[in-house]
Amino acid sequence: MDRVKKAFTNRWLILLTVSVLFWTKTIFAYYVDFSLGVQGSVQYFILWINPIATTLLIFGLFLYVKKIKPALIFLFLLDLLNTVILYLNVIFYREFTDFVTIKSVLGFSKVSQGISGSSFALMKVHDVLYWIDLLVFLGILIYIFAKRKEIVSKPVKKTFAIAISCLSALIFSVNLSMSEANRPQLLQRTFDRSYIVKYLGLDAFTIYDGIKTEQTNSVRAHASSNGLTDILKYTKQHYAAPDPSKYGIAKGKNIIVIHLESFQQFLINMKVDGQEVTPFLNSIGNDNKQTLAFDNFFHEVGQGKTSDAENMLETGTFGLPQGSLFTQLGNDNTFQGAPAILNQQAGYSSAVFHGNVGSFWNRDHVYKNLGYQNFFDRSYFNASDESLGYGILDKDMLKETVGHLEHLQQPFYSKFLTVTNHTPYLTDDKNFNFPSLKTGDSTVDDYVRTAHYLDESLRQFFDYLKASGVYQNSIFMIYGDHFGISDSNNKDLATALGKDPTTWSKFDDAQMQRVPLMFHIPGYTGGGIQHQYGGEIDVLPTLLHLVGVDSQKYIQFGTDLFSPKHDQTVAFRNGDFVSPNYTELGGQTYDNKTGQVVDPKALGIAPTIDAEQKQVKQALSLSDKLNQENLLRFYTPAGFTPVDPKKYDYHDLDQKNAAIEKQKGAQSTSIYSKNGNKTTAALYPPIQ
Ligand code: GP9
Ligand code: MN
Repeated sequence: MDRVKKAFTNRWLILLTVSVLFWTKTIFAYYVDFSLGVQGSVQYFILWINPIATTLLIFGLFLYVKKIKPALIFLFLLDLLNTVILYLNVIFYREFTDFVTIKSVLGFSKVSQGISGSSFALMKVHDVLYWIDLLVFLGILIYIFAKRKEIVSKPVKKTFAIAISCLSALIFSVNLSMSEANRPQLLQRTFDRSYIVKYLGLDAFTIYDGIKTEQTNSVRAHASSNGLTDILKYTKQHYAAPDPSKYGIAKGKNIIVIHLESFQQFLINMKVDGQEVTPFLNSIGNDNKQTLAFDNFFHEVGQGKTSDAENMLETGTFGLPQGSLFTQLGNDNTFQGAPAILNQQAGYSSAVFHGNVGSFWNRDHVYKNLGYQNFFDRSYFNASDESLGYGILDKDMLKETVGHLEHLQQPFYSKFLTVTNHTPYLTDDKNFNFPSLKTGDSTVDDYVRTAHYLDESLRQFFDYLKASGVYQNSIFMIYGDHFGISDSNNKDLATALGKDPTTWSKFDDAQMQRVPLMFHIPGYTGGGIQHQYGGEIDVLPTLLHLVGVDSQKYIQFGTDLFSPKHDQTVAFRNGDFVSPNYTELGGQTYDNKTGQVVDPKALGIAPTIDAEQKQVKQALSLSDKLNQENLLRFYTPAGFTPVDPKKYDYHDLDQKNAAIEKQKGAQSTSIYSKNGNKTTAALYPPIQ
């Protein structure tokens, strides 16, 4: 009996027991209730150790309390609090496939929506396991207090308590460095909330989220509409009126945006062993009647990669200097983005199709703030589809979109985010039947194979669009989001491009940031290759003008690529820039013709270069101010209604769209309704 008593009063044993139990519950939640996409033994190892540091740190605080009874109550409360956080996330995850953020608790009623009304429905029998240890703990406490017994328990020395806190910090740093090694820039880029949980654990995520929220809030608390003065001055002055011969040439047409993942311009018209890598895209790009294709168009993304590209194209503002705007500010920023503008000014419905989970890059929240009516994420595609890292294969994704697409009211603004052409360019011989390059660098070598695959998937998609008649009523905007081969691999690529790797320079790296941009308008005859310089920031005003929507009243940092007043200085996110004659990198000026460093003073171009540099920096910093301080909440252009994200819910979208068709009856303009209320899915060619 004495031994049992001793065991119950031994603080080390108490700490160990409570911690092990909590660790077990967390691991249980990881496996049973969350799906964290863990891959490979390193990630599994990190997953298993990640609750240790924070659990020890938090529960270890109990060692600092000298008297045993208050210490036990304190530990119980810590355990309770931690379990509440864990369980809240479990319930929330069942509804939203996402984790609880501070904002979702304090801000709008997402948690209550998910947790109050339907909370009973969301509970499962095994949930008992999350509470059982606490119940036993509570029982013991009640017993001790009811008996009013004095318990003798030697407090641990303060140095030991401190040692435990330090040990937890040490474990945390090991955990963090392993995670960073496995997923570089994890904390700067915050790809997905589930990544932070997978690598660092739920408590670390909650604390991280709290710090981030506090940082943004304090920036915003000091912001006021005065901050808009300089921004409006800049965008008004920088605005470029459209070329009347291009304005409205695609008015009223469906807009089909095709996001070519990691796709660079050099792939266009490239051949490997005599075969074109992308014959289909080449046929579109080289169609000098129906296509306006650019050959000096650059991506301008920063760490937010795809999400930065999306942000620029949807909002006409830049991504952030660090991290992703979508993940950092996208939860509650006010946007005046493409889906809302097109809906309000031209009656467009809107949808995004993407074969990855909805939480990646925080899309499930951002799209609502942008005013997207539909977001068909991974959950809308066949569960059995083969997945390669970032989502299901493009051919499956595009084919399966039809069942959803055909229920959208026309005209629609639709975006197809492809994903198979994503580093590390995983291939097999079944799906990727194309010769690889022979540089010896596997990333570079297989890039052409996945690019070829992407090209084939688009050909099949277009076959469907042509057969169903959608093609003729649409404008296609096709673009590459960012580089696929990073600067560190460019030298290996050089030989394949007929360039000399020994003289490869920073200038060459910068030139490689060209990505395709094509506007394909069936029936149009004024096309041809466009040589003007431009970047992703310029796309939104260009697209709006092509479909006959005025962009002047919106705060956008780019200019219409077809405007005679278009600004051809292309800003990179780090403040460098490319312009038609010169490229400025890290304070050095390169001549575009020779690729050599030149002295601007000697050439008499210093004032021009300085002015351009100043303007690039100004545009980037004004855009950052606008977004970081969330200044669009103070600015509503005439005739624009602010987006209410609460109006959007991405569950049961097909049923909702079918209900709209039904309600509109003969007025319904969906592909399905126009096809005599029959599906057009059979028009899709079989996947080859
Ligand atoms: C994932 C995809 C990839 O959903 O969009 O994003 P990236 O890694 O290219 O930024
Ligand atoms: Mn991308």
